[in-house]
Order: sequence, then C-alpha cells, then structure tokens
Amino acid sequence: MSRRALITGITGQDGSYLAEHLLAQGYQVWGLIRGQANPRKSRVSKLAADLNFVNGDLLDQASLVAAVDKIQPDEVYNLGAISFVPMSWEQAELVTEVNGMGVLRMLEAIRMVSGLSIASRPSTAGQIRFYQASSSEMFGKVTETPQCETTVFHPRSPYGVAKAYGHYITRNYRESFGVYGVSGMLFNHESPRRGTEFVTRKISLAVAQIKLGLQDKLKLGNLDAVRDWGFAGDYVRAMHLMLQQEVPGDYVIGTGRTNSVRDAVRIAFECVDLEWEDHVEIDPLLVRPAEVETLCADSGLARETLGWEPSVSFAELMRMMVESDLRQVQRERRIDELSLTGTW
Ligand code: NDP
Ligand code: GDR
Repeated sequence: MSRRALITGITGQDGSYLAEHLLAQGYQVWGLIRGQANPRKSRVSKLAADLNFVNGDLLDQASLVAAVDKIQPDEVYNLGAISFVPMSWEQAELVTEVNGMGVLRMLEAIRMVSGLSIASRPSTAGQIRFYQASSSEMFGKVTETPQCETTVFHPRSPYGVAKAYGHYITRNYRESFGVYGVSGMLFNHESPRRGTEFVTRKISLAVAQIKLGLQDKLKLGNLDAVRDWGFAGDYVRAMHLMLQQEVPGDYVIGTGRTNSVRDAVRIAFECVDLEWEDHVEIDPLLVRPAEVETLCADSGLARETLGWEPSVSFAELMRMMVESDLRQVQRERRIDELSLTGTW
C-alpha cells in the first residue's frame, strides 16, 4: 500500500512543490484546506490532479484531530502559516495563534490519534512522522555567521517569535512524548509560484510589467538586506529527506551564499536589458520596524546526513522567475486584448 502524507499549507508555494514531489515518490497525498471556498484550491488541483483534500484549520483543534484520524497519515508536513513577516506586526495575535499554537494543535492531534503519552514512550517505528516548517527568521539579529542548528535565536518579529515557539514545542514533544517530530530551519526559498508580496517575486513581476510597458516604477524598502535565497523545488526535497531518517533531528537548509535585495534588483533588470536605477524608488513605509539585516546558512549537517544539495544558483532563480512572469503578463495581456476586441 502506498504511504500517505498530509500537508497543511498545500495551497502555498511549498505545499504545491511538496505535493508534486511526494506524488512522484508514489505517496497518496492529502492537503488540508481551510475556508468554505478557498480560491487557491483549484490552482493546486490543476498542478497535481491526483491530490486529495480534507477540511481543517490550524486554529481549530477538533478539525486537526478529525483530519489525522480520517487519513491515518504516515507523514504530516506542517507548512500552514501566515508567512508574510510584516503582517505579524499588524496581526501579532493571529500570527501567533496560527504559526505558534497551530503547531501545538497539530502535535496534539498526532499524539491523541496515536495514543502517545508520557508513560507510553514508544519506539519511532510505525509512528506518524511530523515535519515542522521552522524558519531562519528565528535567528533574526544574528550572533554568528553562518547560522547552524546550534546558533542562538534572536527573532526580530512576532512571526519569528511564533516560529521559535513552534520549533521548541516540536522538540519538546519529541523529548516528552517520543513523537517523531523534526524541524526544518529553512532559509528563504523562492520560485515562480512565490506570493507577489515577497521581495523576489515583487521584483520579478515588476520587471516583467516594466519591460512590457505596463508599469514604470518599483517601490521597495531596505535594499541593503542580505538573504540566503534558494529554489523552493530543492527545499521540499530536504523536507522529505528529513522524515526518512531513523533518528529524528532538526536541520538548517540553505545555499550558504548571500545576496542583497539590491543584487536581486540588479540581476532581475539585467535579464531584460534595463537599468534598475531608472525604475526603483525607495519607500520608507516599506522599511520594517525591526529588520533582519543578514542571514546565511551553514547546511553542513544536512549535506552530510541527508545528502542534500541545492541545484539552482541565485542568478538562475531570478532569471527563472523573470521569464515566468514575462510569459504570465504576456498571456494576461493577450486575454485582455481578446476580450476587448470581442474575439473572446
Ligand atoms: P505560503 O504563504 O505560500 O503558504 C502558506 C500556507 O499556509 C497557505 O497554503 C495557507 O492557506 C496556509 N494557511 C494560512 N493560515 C492557515 C490556517 N489557519 N490553517 C491552515 N493553513 C493555513 O508559504 P510558503 O509555502 O512559502 O511557506 C510554507 C511554510 O514554510 C510556512 O510555514 C512558512 O512560514 C515556512 N517558511 C517558508 C520559507 C520560505 O522562504 N518560503 C522559509 C522558512 C519557512 P490558504 O490558502 O488557506 O491561505
Ligand atoms: P522574509 O522575505 O521577510 O525574509 O521572509 P521577504 O521577501 O518579504 O523580505 C526579504 C527582505 O527584503 C526586504 N525588502 C522587502 N521585502 C518585501 N516583502 N517587500 C519590499 O518591498 C521590500 N524591500 C526590501 C525585507 O525588508 C527583507 O529584509 C520570508 C518568508 O517566506 C518567511 O515566511 C520565511 O520564514 C523567511 O523568508 C525565511
């Protein structure tokens, strides 16, 4: 019988790549869907026709118990979150509920359905395996560079603080109840499926619009912020590999290479032979109240233990995103023209 995986956050960037990866490995894949008519459900169904869906929300304990009980998954990937950092200053309580308490609720669902207790202390064989989407935002104001699994946390946003809670509670359930739970401490990863609120996709989409004459200016915040950016398709492979280890553990995942937002802008505009200085404006409102200035991953443990390697360079990633957005904007423009001329 094929292995079953339950993914929260299936409608997000990582959820879609992970679903495709697991389907290719022969898994039966279930996605947790929230809301009575989630508009992103149809988008992900089109990407992978073999998906199954179950209703639920990380804010609703009973729905998670019901989902885990119904599916009896071998693996649970908890990717669901409010993932846009600036939102966490505006809705700190909601972000903490979803990104922090939501992790506890899913761990409790697994514990209840599996009958795990402090007294039972089972072996990991046959257990539901749990992956938590931890984040480099937990490192925040860094104390050492590059950052590895033992680097001290100093989160700079309510988002980072909530992710740190999710990280520690996953470790605690592993140590207290013997849950097979791991945290992937993933650095920024991007793709053509990235939400347009995140800086790389905001840039690639604006570059496509500017090239096609639909926009002139691109407003950004801190151009000096430095990140370790990789390709999302590579990072979901790491998530899966983490759950295949005999002994559960936490891993840092990143490329070990850094670029600034300014580098991202320059590379993206170069893809379409335009000068970024002619189009980019700084908007002080987009500068964060407490910025994470620089992040760089030391993924030595993942490379050695999981055999994981990134396969896409930052320049290749930005080109992939700009080319995809050029195609998308051209397609949308053609549809607009057809509807205007009455051909469609
Ligand atoms: P996205 O923002 O693209 O996707 C987030 C997903 O979470 C969506 O499917 C959304 O579903 C779902 N979600 C939001 N609220 C809830 C809720 N209350 N209950 C259940 N699901 C919910 O994020 P990514 O795919 O980029 O990231 C996946 C995970 O990895 C997130 O936890 C993120 O914080 C973490 N992460 C991401 C990194 C990155 O660089 N991409 C790096 C490190 C960590 P809906 O359609 O219903 O809104
Ligand atoms: P981040 O990603 O906050 O690192 O979180 P984002 O792309 O939003 O910001 C990266 C850096 O770019 C700077 N920046 C801008 N950012 C945005 N979004 N828009 C702008 O106009 C802009 N101008 C400059 C930011 O200040 C920041 O320094 C992502 C998310 O996926 C999280 O969920 C995840 O946990 C972390 O990556 C690792």
